[in-house]
Amino acid sequence: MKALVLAFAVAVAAPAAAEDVLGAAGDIVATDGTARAAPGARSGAGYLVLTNRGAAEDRLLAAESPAAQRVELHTHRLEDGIARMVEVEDIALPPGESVALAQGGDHLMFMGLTEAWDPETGIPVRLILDRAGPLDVVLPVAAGPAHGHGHSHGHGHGGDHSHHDDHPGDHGHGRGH
Ligand SMILES: [Cu+2]
Repeated sequence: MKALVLAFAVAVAAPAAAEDVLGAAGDIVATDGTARAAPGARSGAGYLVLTNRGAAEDRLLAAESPAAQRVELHTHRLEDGIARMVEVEDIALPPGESVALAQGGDHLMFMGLTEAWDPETGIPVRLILDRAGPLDVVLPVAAGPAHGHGHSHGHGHGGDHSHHDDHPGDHGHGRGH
């Protein structure tokens, strides 16, 4: 039984297949999702790829989830050599392109987690798109800490998190309000 559970966890954590479709609305297809929160953290991050198969630009305007009090759209900006997360109003989805919400770049930020994240069920998220409307996805929960302070640190390297991931919840938010 334990071996089965482990096998499941490995399957979820492994890099997604070329096209791991989470959902679609209109011309927008969501693939390759991951949600990540450090144990005990009050915030978590969500990553996925949004592909615009249409001929017109769309925009990701907002996101909501029962797993958090609110979901913000974040990006990273370099300030004095330090990558800080800042909230953005929307994320552009140019026609014919795939936009990756990924560690160290644009991402979904889950603020005020309402419960412990369950790897078995995943995190339901509704993405609000300007043209395509609501797009519902479930992000698989990945083990390990939420993103730290802005630099990517290749996953699947055996838990060698040698930098600042040891204070979950301290994300250095650069919001001015
Ligand atoms: Cu963030």
